[in-house]
Amino acid sequence: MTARLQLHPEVAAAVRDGRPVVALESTIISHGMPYPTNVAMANEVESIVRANGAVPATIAVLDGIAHIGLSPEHLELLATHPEVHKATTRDLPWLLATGKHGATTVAATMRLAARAGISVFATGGIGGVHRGAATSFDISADLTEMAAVPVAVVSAGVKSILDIGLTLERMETLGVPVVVNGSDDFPSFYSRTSGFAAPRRLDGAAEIARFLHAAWGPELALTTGVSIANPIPVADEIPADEISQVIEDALAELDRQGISGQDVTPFLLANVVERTGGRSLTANLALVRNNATVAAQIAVEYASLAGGA
Ligand code: PSU
Ligand code: MN
Repeated sequence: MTARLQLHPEVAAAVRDGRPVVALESTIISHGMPYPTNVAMANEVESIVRANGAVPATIAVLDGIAHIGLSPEHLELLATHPEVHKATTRDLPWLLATGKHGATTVAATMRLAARAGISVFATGGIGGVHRGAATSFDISADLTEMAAVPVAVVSAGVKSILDIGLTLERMETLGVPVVVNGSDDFPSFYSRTSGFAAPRRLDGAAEIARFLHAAWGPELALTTGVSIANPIPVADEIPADEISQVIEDALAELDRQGISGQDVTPFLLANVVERTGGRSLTANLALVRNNATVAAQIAVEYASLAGGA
């Protein structure tokens, strides 16, 4: 821990003692959901992690300090402050040097979790290869970060605002293992299927923890992250054919407005919520809860195998 990287005392103690910890991102709070649903979600997800036996560590940069573990006041600030910058890994030095607030994407959260010694991370959906990437070159830094740091990211798969097939190809090229929890299909966030098969399937937290131990243990000593895709519960699913027109319409609106760069994903998320009259937000909340539960269970199992957080 240094002046610019602060672990919450509870998180620091858990990491030191090898007890289970689950990292949580903050872009989903500031740029992924509307207020006040976002702050309620952030608090609830922390409670779910605790209820399943792990310590939550929500990650963000506040006044230029990278915080691993936040207070309820910090969560409220992220949800309401007008100047919270969406931050991927490359933005971290700028935030630290200039003393600004930053909400960390999957990529930046992974980097800071790794620096803090945390191995398991829960989120909603990961970034990936955007549709039209052949000409836009828009590929999320979440993918390159997965190739760079040994953190397991539990998500509900890849949203079909992205090119799911190309995202899976990219993770293969980068050497990032992709595992689906309890299904033979790779999930697409709102839906349990995507039309793509699971690259590998494992069933439940104990099997996944053994897999992490195999990946990062002394025999293989992989240095990459791992993508754990955890399908949305059946009861909360929006079938792919129902959401696909909404996503097409949101993508058309994106084109019309000429939005590009890091504003693309937040725009599409908000536009889909608007077009579904909030139904997509209900599904989003359900899958985040489910991911927090499974990530905590994995962290508990992994701590018992690895003797480490
Ligand atoms: N997908 C979601 N909700 C989110 C994000 C993605 O369903 O909140 C956020 C995550 O923080 C993810 C980021 O890391 O968007 C990806 O942004 P970009 O595509 O600009 O890399
Ligand atoms: Mn992008």
